Amino acid sequence: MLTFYSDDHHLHHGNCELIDGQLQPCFEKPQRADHILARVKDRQLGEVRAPKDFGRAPIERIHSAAYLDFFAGAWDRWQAQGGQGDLLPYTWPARTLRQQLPASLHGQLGYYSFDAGAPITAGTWQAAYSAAQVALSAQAQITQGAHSAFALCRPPGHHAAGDVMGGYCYLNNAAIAAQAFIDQGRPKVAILDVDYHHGNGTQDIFYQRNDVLFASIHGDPAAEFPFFLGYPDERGAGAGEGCNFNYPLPAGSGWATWAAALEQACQRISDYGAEVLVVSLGVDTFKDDPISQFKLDSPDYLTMGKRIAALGLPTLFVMEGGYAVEAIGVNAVNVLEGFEAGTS
Ligand code: SP5
Ligand code: ZN
Repeated sequence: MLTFYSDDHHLHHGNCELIDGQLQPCFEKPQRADHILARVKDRQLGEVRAPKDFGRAPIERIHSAAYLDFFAGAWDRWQAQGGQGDLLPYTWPARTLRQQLPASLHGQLGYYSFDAGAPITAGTWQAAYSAAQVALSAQAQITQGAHSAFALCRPPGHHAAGDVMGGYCYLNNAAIAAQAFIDQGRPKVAILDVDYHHGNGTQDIFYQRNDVLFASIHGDPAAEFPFFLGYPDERGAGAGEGCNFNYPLPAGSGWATWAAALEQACQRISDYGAEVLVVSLGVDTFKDDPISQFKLDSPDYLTMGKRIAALGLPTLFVMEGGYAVEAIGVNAVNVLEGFEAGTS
C-alpha cells in the first residue's frame, strides 16, 4: 500500500489546550505523524510519496470560500494587530446570540469555530492545506486503480464542517477526498469513521445527501466530546435520510463491544452498495489513549483491518486522531497490515 505524506505538518504545532480546567500542552502534536511514518518505514508497508498540489478547487467543494479566506489570512491579521502566541477563540455564537459575522478577528474566529481546540499558529494554514493535498493524492491513487492507499494526514479533519473548525481539525480531509471520488464519477461513497470521537463535521457535510453514506463508531456523546452530535437517532435528512448511522458506545468498551458495532456498520455499507470506502482512521480507541475511554489493544487493530478488507471495496485510509504517541504507529499501521492480510 502506498503512503502519502508531507513534512508540512510540522508547521502546525499548537501550544496548549484546556483540559480539565487547566491549560496543558496540545495532545495533537507533530510527533504523532512522525511515529506513524517511522512505523510505515519499519514495516515496509510500501513506498512513501509526497503529495501533488491539486489547488484550492477540490477543497472548495467542501469548505466555503469565505471560511478558507478567513483561515488562510487569520495569522497575518493576528500579527498585524501585535498578537502574541497562538490565535484561539473565546466567544461563540451560542443559542441566544446572532449568527452573523462580525468585523473583528476574534469575533470571526468564534463564528468559524465550535471550540477552543483548534489553535491557529503561523503555519497552521499551510499544514492543513498540505494535509488536504495528501488526502487528495492518495484518493487519486485509488482513482488510478490502486485497491488501497494511506493518507498520513495531520492535522486531522473529521470534526471540521463546511465553515467550522474545532476538535484539532480545520479542513475535513476525508470529506474532501470523498467528494473527489464523486466528482470523478463514483456516485456511491461510504465513509467509515473509527476514531474514538464522533465525526461531527463529516456527518454535517453529507447529512442531506444520498451519494455519501456516513457510519461512525464512537464514545457516547451523552458523556463525551463533541457532546452535541453523534446520537443514534441522527439518520440523515431529506434525500440523505437513511444514509447516516451512529454507533455510540459506553466508556470502557473493549474489542468485543466495538467489533459488534463494526459488524453493524459494515452491514449498512454493504447494503448501501458503496463502490469505494473512505476510512477516517483514528486510533484514539486504544486502551492507553490519554484523552479517551475505550480499551482496544494493539492486536485488535489487525482484526479491524481484516474486517474492513472483507467489504471488498477500494479503500482510502485517512489519518484522524490517536494520542498515545508511543503506540500510535503500531496501532495505525496494524489496521493497514490487517487490511492487506485480509485482501490477499
Ligand atoms: C481528531 C480528534 O481526535 N479530536 C479530538 C478532540 C478532543 N477534544 C476534547 C478533549 C477533551 C479531553 N478531556 C480529557 C480528560 C482527561 N482527564
Ligand atoms: Zn478522536
